[in-house]
This record gives sequence, structure tokens and C-alpha cells, in this order.
Amino acid sequence: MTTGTLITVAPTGAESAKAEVPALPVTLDELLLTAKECEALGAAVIHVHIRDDEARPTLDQGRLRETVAALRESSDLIVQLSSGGAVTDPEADRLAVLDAGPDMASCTMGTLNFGDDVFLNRWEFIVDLHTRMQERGIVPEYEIFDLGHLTALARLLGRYGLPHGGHVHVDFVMGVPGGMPGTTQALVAAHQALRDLPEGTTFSATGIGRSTIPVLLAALSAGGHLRVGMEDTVTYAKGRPVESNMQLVARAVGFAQLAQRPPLTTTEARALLGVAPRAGA
Ligand code: KMH
Ligand code: ZN
Repeated sequence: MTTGTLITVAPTGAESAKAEVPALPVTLDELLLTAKECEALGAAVIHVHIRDDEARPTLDQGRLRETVAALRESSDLIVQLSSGGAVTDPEADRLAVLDAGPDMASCTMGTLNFGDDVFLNRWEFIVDLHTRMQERGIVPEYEIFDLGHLTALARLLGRYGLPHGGHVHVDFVMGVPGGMPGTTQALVAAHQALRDLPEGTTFSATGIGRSTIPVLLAALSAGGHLRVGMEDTVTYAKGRPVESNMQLVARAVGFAQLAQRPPLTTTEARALLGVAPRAGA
């Protein structure tokens, strides 16, 4: 049954430079304001990469903990930390992201060329991420950049069991140079490949750069959920830079409402994803 739409905002990422994209939220204050405003518009999950004082990507443990605590204090969003980091981050630092105690963390299901770089995700590293999240009660979002990543996920779940919470949620990250293209045809293929995963597996999708809108429309029509944000696109329309993450969330909410699949509340999103309610909620 098609439900409402889970909207995830990925506001920052690790790839864009603040100097080139001034609207990118890179300080804690900028992130908190973005979180609040995106939640008010209809986002339920925030996928977080943080920056240092020079606005460079960092996995600094103190900053990660501070960010998780501050986001929880100032919003009801589900806090999903990126364990992908930047392509240069060592595995140990990426695993240590879990020590910051987020509600969710990303878990990329394979290695791929990433533009001119390589985004390395060895099998044993994936197993470590998955099993540590099981032990710590963190719900994974499995990042799928290519079709083979779904085969790897079926293998992972077959060998090591379901994630914490028992629900499987994947995110198709489409249009990365080196991964699957951001097209309706590729989304249909990825959607069909979900049949090899546990019944009830849900998916969201995001298209990098100019594939944003085709992927958004295809995902909605296929019963999927949406991820949007300046991690994935910094151009709103030809010749028009994105002004803010809120602009992208508002557009996604508008499309979801047109599709008669309005945004899920944070409470509904927790129930869908198997994320425990906030203490006291
Ligand atoms: N920054 C990319 C290398 C994730 O957050 O888990 C990896 C990425 C995926 O963004
Ligand atoms: Zn990310």
C-alpha cells in the first residue's frame, strides 16, 4: 500500500565548497536553523555531514556528538549521521561515527568510482558497520549507488540478519558519475531488484545534479520516498543556484502533495523506519 512520503533532507554533504556555494550550511548554527525550517516544511529525517571551522568535511568525534545533541534539542527530526564521510576518510573514523549515538546512520553497500575519486566500501567494512549498528540500536539506511549494491545487501541480510528495528530501508543515490544513472529506467530496475529483499522493504531516492527532478518524479510514482538537499544538488533550475535547502524541501513537499502522498510526520517516519520514539514522547 502506498503511504505518505518520507522526506529526508541532506543539507551539506562532503563535496561542495562553502566558497563556491555560500548557501551551504556548514556551521552548527546554520545546520540547526536548516533543520528547524526543513522540519516545519515536512522533512522527517536529516542526513548529516559536518564541517570544521574552515568549512572542510570532518568526522571529529566531539563535533559529531555535539551536533547530534543539538539537533535533538532543537528539532524532532530523525538524526541520521553519514558514515560515508568524504572519499578521503579512513575506515576507522567512519566506523567511529556510530559512537556519536545517532538514531540512524548510512551504510553504503559497495565500492564505486565517484567522479574522479573512488568511494571505497569493502565487504568486511560493510559487515562491521551493519553488525555494530545492530549491537548499538542504530537503524541503518543502506545507500545504493548501483544495482549490484542491492545484491550485496541481500547477501548481508542473509548472512548477518535484519537491521536493528527489523525494517529495511534503502536509499537510491542516482546519477553519481561511476554509479547508476539518474533515470526512470534505472529507478524501475532498482525498484524491481527490491524483490530479493525482505517483504516491506522501503526505498527513497535522490538524483544528483540535473537528475534530481526525473528521479523525484519516478520515485513518487513508484511508491518511493524522497531525499533532497544541497548534498545532492546545488542548482535549482538551469542557471539558478539553489538558495537554500528549504527551497528544495518545499519543492519536494509540493510534488508529494500533488501525488496525494503528503509528507510523513516525524512520528510516522519513526514508526515506518523502526526508529524508537524519543524518550518522553
Ligand atoms: N560523500 C560521499 C563520499 C553517505 O553519506 O553515506 C559519501 C556519501 C554517502 O555521501
Ligand atoms: Zn551523505
